[in-house]
Amino acid sequence: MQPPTEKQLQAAYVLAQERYAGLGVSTEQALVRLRQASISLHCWQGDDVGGFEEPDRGLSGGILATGNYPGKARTAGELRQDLDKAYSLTPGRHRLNLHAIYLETNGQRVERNDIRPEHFARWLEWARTNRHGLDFNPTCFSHPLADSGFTLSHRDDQVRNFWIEHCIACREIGAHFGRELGTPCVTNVWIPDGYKDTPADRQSPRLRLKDSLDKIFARAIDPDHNLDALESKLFGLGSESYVVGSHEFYLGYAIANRKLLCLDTGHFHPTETVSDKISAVLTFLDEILLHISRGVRWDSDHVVTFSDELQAIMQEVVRGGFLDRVHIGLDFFDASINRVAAWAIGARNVLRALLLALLEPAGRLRELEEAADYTTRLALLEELKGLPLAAVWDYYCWQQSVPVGIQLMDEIKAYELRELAKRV
Ligand code: RNT
Ligand code: ZN
Repeated sequence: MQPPTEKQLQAAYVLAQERYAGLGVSTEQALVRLRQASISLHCWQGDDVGGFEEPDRGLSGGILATGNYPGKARTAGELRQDLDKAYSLTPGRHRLNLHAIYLETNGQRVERNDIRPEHFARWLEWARTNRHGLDFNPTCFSHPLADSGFTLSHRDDQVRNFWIEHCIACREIGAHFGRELGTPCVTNVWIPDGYKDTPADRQSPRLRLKDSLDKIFARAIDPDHNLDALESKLFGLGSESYVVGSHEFYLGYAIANRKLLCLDTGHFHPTETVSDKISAVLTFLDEILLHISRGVRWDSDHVVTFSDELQAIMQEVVRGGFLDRVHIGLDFFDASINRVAAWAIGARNVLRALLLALLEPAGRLRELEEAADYTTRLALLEELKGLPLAAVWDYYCWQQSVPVGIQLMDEIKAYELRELAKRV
């Protein structure tokens, strides 16, 4: 495949710029805004949610990575190396979203309620050196005390306290990251708690979860250092009939306690859309976290594609003026394809969808709506789909010194030969 020449990229951009200018849209302004956007890449795409606490322990919690593509990162060093590669293929400066099981303890066994910032010192140094903000997550799964399917809502106080302590430790680590890096860490609590079959009592676990959260958040932390988010879910493998931390539960908790709500695009009924929820929840909440994922028939966590829903989400974020109130994170884990490519493809799609949204003639669309001219609104929205987005996106990638278009795969194949092939 013949990559476009610099001359072609520039010529295409100039024509696209003129075309958008005709609609009153400045491509230069859109690119300035795009460059400022920082999305959070999830560490767990690189090793199928394994982590380094006990890498051979299977994944539990009702989530599943399928496939055995060679080259999975086996150590934190390899994971960072793969992440460096993924960032180098993605235009802009982006964050890293870490899970607690990605700690480094020099072979020492450290219980989850005993984890401390020092166990993430290398991640912090790496983040500082490479100017990545850090986000964090307690890991309330893949652990013997989560085998019952219950953690923060467990009926046994000893088990529940263990997970409360774990989440408290995680917030402190998050605050440490935020303080050290000068950008708040979003610490997101997701728990797998739920029942496979019809419960007799749906409320007691929820009351226990509320009590656990109250204890976890008892100490106020400077929001410049750490922001707490809560992630709801509809069902999981083995929790098909009931999930304690449902959408209504966390929406209520987040509003009552000024927390961030995390909306994962795989965690709703298939015809429900996160794009429609953003403006609704931001009527009552200051900020939210998005977990951009792609469910295929179920919450399958496929790599994010340039889907209608991804476009709609980014349109909502931009049209509502919510870019500063929405933290964008990725959440998928595909072990059946090159894992570094999975990151890069997903991240690039999110940014490309953001660019599409930034290139809308937002004012004109609103005017049409205000004037109740829904016919022209429809016609214009349809026209926009055919405008030369690719010319602007390619130019941006070139300008940011990342591969243009399918050139991405040259880099991936070379990395596979040079690095991943050694991991046997
Ligand atoms: C699970 C949630 C959660 C996890 C990560 C690994 O359904 O989406 O965000 O994917 O914590
Ligand atoms: Zn998620």
